[in-house]
Amino acid sequence: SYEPVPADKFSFGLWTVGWQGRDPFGDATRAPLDPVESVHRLAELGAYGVTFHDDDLIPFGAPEGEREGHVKRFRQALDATGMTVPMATTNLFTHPVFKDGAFTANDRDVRRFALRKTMRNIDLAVELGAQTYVAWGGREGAESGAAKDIRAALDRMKEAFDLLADYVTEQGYGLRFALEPKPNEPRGDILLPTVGHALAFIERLERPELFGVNPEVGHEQMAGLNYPHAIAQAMWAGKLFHLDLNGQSGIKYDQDLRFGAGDLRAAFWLVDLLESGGYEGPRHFDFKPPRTEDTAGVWASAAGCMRNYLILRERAAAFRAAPAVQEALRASRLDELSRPTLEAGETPGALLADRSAYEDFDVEAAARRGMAFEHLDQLAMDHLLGV
Ligand code: GLT
Ligand code: MN
Ligand code: MN
Ligand code: MN
Repeated sequence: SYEPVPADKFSFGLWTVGWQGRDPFGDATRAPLDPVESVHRLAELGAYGVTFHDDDLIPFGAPEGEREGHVKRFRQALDATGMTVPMATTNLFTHPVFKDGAFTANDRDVRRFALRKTMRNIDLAVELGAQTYVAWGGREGAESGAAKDIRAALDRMKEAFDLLADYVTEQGYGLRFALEPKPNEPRGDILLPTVGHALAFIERLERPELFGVNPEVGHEQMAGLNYPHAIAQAMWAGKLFHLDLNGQSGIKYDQDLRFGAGDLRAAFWLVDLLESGGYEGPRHFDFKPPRTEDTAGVWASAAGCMRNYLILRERAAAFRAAPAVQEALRASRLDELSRPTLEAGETPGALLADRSAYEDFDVEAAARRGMAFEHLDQLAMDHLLGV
């Protein structure tokens, strides 16, 4: 059976099941959802964690006196259900004050406000036990050329993350940051548009060890990129701190479909990679139950995310374990790819002296070898389809 349990480490953003279905063309189709109810329903469905933006929990601008009440109710729901808060983040995109960005807004006072808003929620995140703090800069970008000096904006972005890293270090918080790339939407072009951009940016920070990435399935796929490859590179760099699972059908607006919808083959290879590659973090869903759905449809959609992950986990394991697949992997020389190209300690001179590498290498014979990838991929297809 595909019944999720807390050990599967499934988590959901409050804003996912709580999405009311407001889009650029239409009003909300669903009533607001109480975070307390979301915690209880998600726990019943088998999730182990919930994540939140500051404003998901405490409405923007709520008076200080009300703040505590919201947190208290939420904490009681966590205690009653055993649910955890593995991650939290800041809403730096909904309020009109952030229309030109937060950490990279042209207006300096807006940037300072964005930093304070973030620091405030970091305190709450740590109080609730979060280990990861996500930063999605959806408003950090531009629609036109002269509107944003991109190099200056990147200076400001670095300044912001360096300050936040100093803050968590000074406070002794064991919190790490995960930057979430997205190519566009809501801005025409967003800074740090892909996982690769984010990884390069992190190396320019003063405390790069505190920063990793939070890649979202649909965000890479909106740019036509291979999500499992992006995840693999993040893992290779030791930077896969968190991830956002959902579904997307090709290069178009951010669909945020339930996990498994959209590009199913990419989802299969992703689960295969996470499960065989030792990823131990949360399996976090950042999806939007379509606005066609009523409340029952919301929970069906959330349950579907987890069910699809568990089905794919089983299919990927069966694929890896099948003797025919292991044979096919050898026939495609995957074992050879794992072998270093050079002998231990081999120098450029030694390579130059190896006649078998060049002078005596039979280029034509090597060119004639088939890679047998089609047979291998058909075995994957059979396993994915449960044949
Ligand atoms: C927002 C965005 C998501 C981010 C969230 C974190 S909120 O809905 O579209 O991709 O992960 O701020
Ligand atoms: Mn996301
Ligand atoms: Mn998205
Ligand atoms: Mn989103």
